[in-house]
Amino acid sequence: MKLDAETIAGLAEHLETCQQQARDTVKITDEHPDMDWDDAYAIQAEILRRKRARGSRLAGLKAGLTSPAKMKQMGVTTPVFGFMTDDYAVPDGGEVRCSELIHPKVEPEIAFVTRRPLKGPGCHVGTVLAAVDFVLPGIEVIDSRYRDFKFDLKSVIADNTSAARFVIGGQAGDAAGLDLRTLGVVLEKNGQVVAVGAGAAVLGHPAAALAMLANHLGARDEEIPAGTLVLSGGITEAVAVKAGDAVTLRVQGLGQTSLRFV
Ligand code: 0L1
Ligand code: MG
Repeated sequence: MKLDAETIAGLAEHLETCQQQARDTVKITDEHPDMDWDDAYAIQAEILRRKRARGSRLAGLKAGLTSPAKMKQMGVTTPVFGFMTDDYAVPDGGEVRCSELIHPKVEPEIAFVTRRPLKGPGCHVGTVLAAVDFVLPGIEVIDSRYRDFKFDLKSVIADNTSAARFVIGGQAGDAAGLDLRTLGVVLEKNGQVVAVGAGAAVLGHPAAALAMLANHLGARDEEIPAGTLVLSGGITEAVAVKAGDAVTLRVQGLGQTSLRFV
């Protein structure tokens, strides 16, 4: 690691304050160009520690930047991992207050819930499908704390991969009984189709995102615990939203989930 504990704590406080006050900042690598991957994940972990110390609970994990569309949109080539706390969860059909966010965007995702723990190394699509209980449609609301969504990978990892809100809904499907590669998704904004895709857009198979996450955690002697909700990453590029917008995600055979921006 290149940063000391005080700097990591200071950067976590800075990024979390930006999140709480809905104000943007320049990317942190501008001032800390030498920070490494472990520093970035340590800042993210410190943000989680701060939230838990104030009573928030971990609500799930996420993989991001897992599809070519997202990677191209953001100009990066590697997936990243983050977390959601309970205050990020929106009830199905519920409201997201735009005054609490900077510049929200929505992503259509497949949400997994695990039945058994998953720990790398060596996890692959097969181990994931054997450990997953069910899948559901999920919309992630991302809201980078960086001005104009301009960041590099280390900065965005430190910023908890832009996580802000999420909703899950529809019908639970048996992950092993579905072909998640050909599962079609349709994202609508205000009744208009704004993005379409299929599960294979996520690393060839959305379960591969969980395998990567489990292998990433395994290298840190951590795991995806049983009963964990995991968002596997945007299937299409993210779509900007504003107050007044209504967003619905329809997933083939799994129904729909929606939220409204106010
Ligand atoms: O969940 C995601 O794919 C987002 C990861 C962070 C990059 C971004 O803000 O688009
Ligand atoms: Mg996402």
